[in-house]
Amino acid sequence: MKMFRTLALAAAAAALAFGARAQGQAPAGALPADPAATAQTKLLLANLHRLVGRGVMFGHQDDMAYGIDQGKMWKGDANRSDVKSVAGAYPAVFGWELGHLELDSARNLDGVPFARIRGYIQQDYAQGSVVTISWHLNNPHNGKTAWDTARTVQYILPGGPDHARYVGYLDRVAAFLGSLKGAKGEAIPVIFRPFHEHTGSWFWWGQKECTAAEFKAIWQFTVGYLRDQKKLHNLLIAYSASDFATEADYLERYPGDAYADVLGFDDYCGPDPAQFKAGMDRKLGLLVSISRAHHKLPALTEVGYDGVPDPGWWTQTLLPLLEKHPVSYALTWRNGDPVHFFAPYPGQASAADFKKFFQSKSTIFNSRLGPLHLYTQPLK
Ligand code: BMA
Repeated sequence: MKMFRTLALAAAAAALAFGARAQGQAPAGALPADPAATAQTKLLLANLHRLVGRGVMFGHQDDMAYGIDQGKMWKGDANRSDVKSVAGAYPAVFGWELGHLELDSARNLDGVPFARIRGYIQQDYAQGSVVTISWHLNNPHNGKTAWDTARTVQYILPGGPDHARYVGYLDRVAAFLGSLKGAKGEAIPVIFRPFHEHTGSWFWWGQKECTAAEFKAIWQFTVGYLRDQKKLHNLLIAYSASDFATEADYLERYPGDAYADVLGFDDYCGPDPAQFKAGMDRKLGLLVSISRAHHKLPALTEVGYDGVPDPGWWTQTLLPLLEKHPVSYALTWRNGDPVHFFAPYPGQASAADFKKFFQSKSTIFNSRLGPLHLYTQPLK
């Protein structure tokens, strides 16, 4: 029996080696949607594809900017992170937010100065982490917030009365994205995630606020403008839904393979973890299969449990889902205030369990990611 098992294992290993790609070769479909993407952007995407199945990268929004300290907030401390304080390592993925950049504001809608965000992104890149950027932009039609649901997309499309204002917004975002440079002046690759949660109806770009054709058109215009007019070739584009029932539902507003690199969705746990688990199981299954069919990178673009009141949530709810459906990364939202936070901080109810989540071989934090040198070395 023992001998048989050894032989079977050897045969399986040989089959794997036979089927494996030549070393250093990019996996099928791992080229960015932007044909002119920089060499590092290409390498990053190919490496992220290679990492799928080896562990899910843990991400946290605004991680280095602020956090929670004994019921109060800390802000702007150098090299501080609630995730690092609890787990001993930085996240592998850092999320940053550009809302209010379109207004030429010095700070984003959550009060973080853009100059600091640029510095954090440079630090994330230098330490070999992955950067993803969201944009809760104000409504260009009426000047209200991203959460205003007046019909707008039709007015900002080319030829529309508010198109010029929207282009002005994009120009500011483009200037910022173009200013993200590494130590040698090279463009820092980032995952840009515009118009997120569009299958819901709480933002002006939501499902009930525009037609599928309008949504695709504004997406294609936006990505095309940044890449072709503004010559930004450091962008990987994330298409990120909220709830969806079927594959057709998920793809109803998909702008096409030439306009996305990452396919994801956002989902949050509420007081009924069983319901969350069932929904995630279904949606992650669909996401992984849709991503495979389109040769795109699957990601849980936002996830979490506000206030993490369940002390075992990380290893009992989230981890089994990620182990069953390997995606590239799972990004938890910001530690915004002592009652609106998604990562634990020292003393928080789920801190001990989060440490176990960090120690799992199924998760990747920066302690594991940094040594892989994602931006300069093809992964083996
Ligand atoms: C939301 C909340 C808001 C915040 C916004 C953009 O989900 O965290 O407080 O302003 O994201 O970061």
